[in-house]
Amino acid sequence: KDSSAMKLLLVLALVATALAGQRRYDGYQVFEVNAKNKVALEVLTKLYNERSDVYDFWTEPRNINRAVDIMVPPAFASTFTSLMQAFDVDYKVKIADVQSTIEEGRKDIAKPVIRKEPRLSRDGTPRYSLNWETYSDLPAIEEFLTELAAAYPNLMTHSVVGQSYEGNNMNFVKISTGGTGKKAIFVDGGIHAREWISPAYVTWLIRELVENYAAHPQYVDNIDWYIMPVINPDGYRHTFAVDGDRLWRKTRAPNAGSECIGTDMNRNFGFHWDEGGSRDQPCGGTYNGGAAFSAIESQIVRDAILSVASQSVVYLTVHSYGQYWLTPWGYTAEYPADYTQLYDLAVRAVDKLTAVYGTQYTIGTSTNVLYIASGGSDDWAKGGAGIPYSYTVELRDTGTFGFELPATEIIPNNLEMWEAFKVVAEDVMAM
Ligand code: 0X9
Ligand code: ZN
Repeated sequence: KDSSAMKLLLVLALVATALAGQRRYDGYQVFEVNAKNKVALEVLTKLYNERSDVYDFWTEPRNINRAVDIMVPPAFASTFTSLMQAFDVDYKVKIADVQSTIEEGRKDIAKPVIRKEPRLSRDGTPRYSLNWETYSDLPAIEEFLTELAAAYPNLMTHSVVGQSYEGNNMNFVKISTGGTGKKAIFVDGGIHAREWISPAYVTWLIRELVENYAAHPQYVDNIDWYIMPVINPDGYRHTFAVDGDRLWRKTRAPNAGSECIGTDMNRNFGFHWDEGGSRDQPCGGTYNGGAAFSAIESQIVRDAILSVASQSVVYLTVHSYGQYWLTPWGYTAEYPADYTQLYDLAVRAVDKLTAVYGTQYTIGTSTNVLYIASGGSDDWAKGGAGIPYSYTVELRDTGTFGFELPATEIIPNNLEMWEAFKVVAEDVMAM
């Protein structure tokens, strides 16, 4: 009797979850607003600080004359626009209905493939379902890493350097032709769950270096690459889950004393942690975690970086969106002592990127071109781990689709960014 009651409860719970479904954004709009003076900026900052329960800032308000994208629920649309008018803030609707862009984006998600064939085809090419015409969830990415490493054991090793809060693998890739004393480049992606183009680029980078090794062996013969394509796997999976949230940013670990979940890993790194631009409220989208390296995932990334830091001269952390090539610092408006070198390499890299399709990227320190935000992995990689060339790259676009970048842009995005990475690699070879 007891067990049938239990079964009934279980069925009810399952039905409730299924009905709850993925978080919906019907009628939510994304506004692009532009604060032209200090007062207008203060209004936006106040909304950001005090009403983040209502307004989701897709980009943060920090500097005058820098466009800010804000997602507004339908019930607050008129309040919001009257407020903008009252304070003379320019605004326009950028996305008219977020839910329909999410639904539109569903066709861009790869269908999971159950592989029946042997691991290697007869001609030795690896079999994996990952492709760059669609966005793929973590299992497909892991299959790709496993298959590629098995097919190219002399070029690539794949290891798991820990488990996330929910027990997902923290995947780590080394691409190298062996030997000692080589300089290294460390690349990570997927720190912010909703920035799908980031893992889509970083996995493609792995493919390019390994499968297309013969086209440019010098980049692997002379450089060791350490790559972690999805460093926030729980968050990433949540953005794909049928009962998840496409626009989730943080990790998925609960916070003590709060019903709000997750830490912004990019506010959780321990160099000038909590010195500005991060939140100490667990419900905020940029919650700093309460202590430096409080998130297990940040600890694992920290240790992975430290294990190769003495060899590494470049750290690249891949985000979206906005088309920025950012240097430290993010915690202060001051410039690093070697800013000229950081800037010079960035300019040459972006020049090559722009030459492909004309895509423009903005270069500068993140505090000066974006906003102040402490606890970033880039600041820690430079200031804490001592990797001189540390960059945050914000991939396409500039907000037309934002996080919902159509999958048709993955390949062009990747091809142009690869041109920039080649410039970085050439410099590393000369160091
Ligand atoms: O705010 C961030 O974490 C990054 N932008 S995003 O829209 N992808 O969230 C920028 C980080 C720049 N670096 C630091 N502030 N340290
Ligand atoms: Zn990001």
